[in-house]
Amino acid sequence: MSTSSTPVNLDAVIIGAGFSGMYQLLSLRDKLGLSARVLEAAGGVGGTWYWNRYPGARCDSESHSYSYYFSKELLQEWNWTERYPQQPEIMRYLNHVADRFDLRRDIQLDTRVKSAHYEAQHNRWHVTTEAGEVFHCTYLITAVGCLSSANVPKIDGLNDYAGDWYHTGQWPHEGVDFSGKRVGVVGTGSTGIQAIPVIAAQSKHLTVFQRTANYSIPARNAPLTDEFKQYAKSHTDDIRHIMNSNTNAHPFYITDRSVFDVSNEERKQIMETAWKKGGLEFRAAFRDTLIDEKANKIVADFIREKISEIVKNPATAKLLGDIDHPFAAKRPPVDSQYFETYNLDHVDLVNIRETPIEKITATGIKTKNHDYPLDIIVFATGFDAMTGSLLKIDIQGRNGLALKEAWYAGPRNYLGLQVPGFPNMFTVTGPGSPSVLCNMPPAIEHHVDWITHCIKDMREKGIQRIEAQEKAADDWVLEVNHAANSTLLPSATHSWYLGANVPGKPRVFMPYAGGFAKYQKIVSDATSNGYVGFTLS
Ligand code: NA7
Repeated sequence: MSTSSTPVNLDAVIIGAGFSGMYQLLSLRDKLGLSARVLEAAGGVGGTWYWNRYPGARCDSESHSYSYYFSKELLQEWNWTERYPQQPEIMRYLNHVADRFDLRRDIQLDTRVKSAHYEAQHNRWHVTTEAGEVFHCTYLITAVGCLSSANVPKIDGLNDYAGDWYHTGQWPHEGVDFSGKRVGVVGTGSTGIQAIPVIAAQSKHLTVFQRTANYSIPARNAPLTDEFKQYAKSHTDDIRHIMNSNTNAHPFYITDRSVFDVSNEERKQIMETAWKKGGLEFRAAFRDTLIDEKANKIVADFIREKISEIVKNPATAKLLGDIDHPFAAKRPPVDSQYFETYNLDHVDLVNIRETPIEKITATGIKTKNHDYPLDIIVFATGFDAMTGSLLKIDIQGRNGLALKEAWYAGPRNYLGLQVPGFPNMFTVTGPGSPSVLCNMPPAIEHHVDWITHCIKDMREKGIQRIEAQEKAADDWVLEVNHAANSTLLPSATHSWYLGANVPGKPRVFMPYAGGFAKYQKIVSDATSNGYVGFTLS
């Protein structure tokens, strides 16, 4: 601990102790021998998984791929138990990593970074915390996560509500007792779709408030078999290769087959098989699902049909299947018994697109034509994604340029790694990189390895500063837009990929949609050609 009068001098400050921050610490400290410290607002490591401990919280990536691959020993010694890891298991894993690599001595918990200002005369970052501590460092690495800034909707009357309310991304550690309670869930994204079946099983009555109907694919979660565990451990190089050489960093390739290459019967069979297998791999059955509207409609109609087969009440089935965007243009959820939950007598679905929530009263939620008495309200309303957590920190670069100002029209950076005007600041899996369109750990490892390599290069060559060039950033923003516009992704106009879920946020497609393999090549070409687009001084 320091006080404001005694700054701590470090080579690097890393903000955040999730997957990114922990690996970045290990890389800078143990590979390069630098002094580095992680500053973390939470009371433990884990990042997004520390906060998102709502009922049913589970990763949609398969466990054997939702792992660090930098350490063969770690891969061999850790045993995942289920096809998709549940939040407590991910927390055990990340805590194991913190202990195994002796990271905790350089992770400072319960420490929220308030500001980070670049001081040109000293070529250093001046970082302050809410408690008044000061750190000086040469390199600032933001590892704040893409989905960490909870989006609690501003609905009139929330302060008057006499019951308990929670946002899924800020879930109480002691849990919530739903037994005998009338519960309302607002939001049917990935989180709501995971939480709704579990809350339904624990509560007396559940009302789901749906603004936008959503596709969902059955996860088909199950305990991992011994054969699969053996396969995963004996094929780590192959699995890593597959993840690094495809579009989404998952352990499978998108097939090279068009929806129109096959007969109707064969197509149906392919989709049935993919539906039975479950999970995000459903998206990989055809190469043109996310590119061609007609192809997408065929796949989307297949899912709509499934919804109407599963949900017994025709009015509810219609409402759930009335989806306004192409399949996978919003992040497609995977579920365990989501649509089936609406067959339970004590579960109701309310269409708040037709009859919006007017306000929250002391006793529950009021829509235009109905009062819903509720003991507990759960907001599964998502995040101020990708930029929210960064912009909450007062970050100022050269000449006092605030990041908020630099990004007033949306995130502008080069390769998703550096912002012009912010020397020696690196962003891990932020906007402008494939990040949230990927299985995150490979995307994180790629960024951390690049940053580590870059800092090593700088130190070996006596380079003091690296900074993205303005023109390179402008060109990259165009490239990010172009990549998105080559897909159907921007047509989901409400999506958080576009910032559309947060009122007033600029509508810019934030992640790079050109694919993980292509992105890595672009970054590697720029680097090996002398850091094209960066100014080194
Ligand atoms: P999402 O995907 O942003 O979903 C949020 C849901 O909450 C979605 O159904 C929204 O409806 C709904 N929402 C948001 N604000 C409101 C208001 N004001 N009133 C009513 N309904 C609202 O967040 P998740 O947490 O589910 O998932 C985030 C990511 O975590 C996910 O993609 C995975 O990568 C993991 P809308 O669609 O905006 O009409």
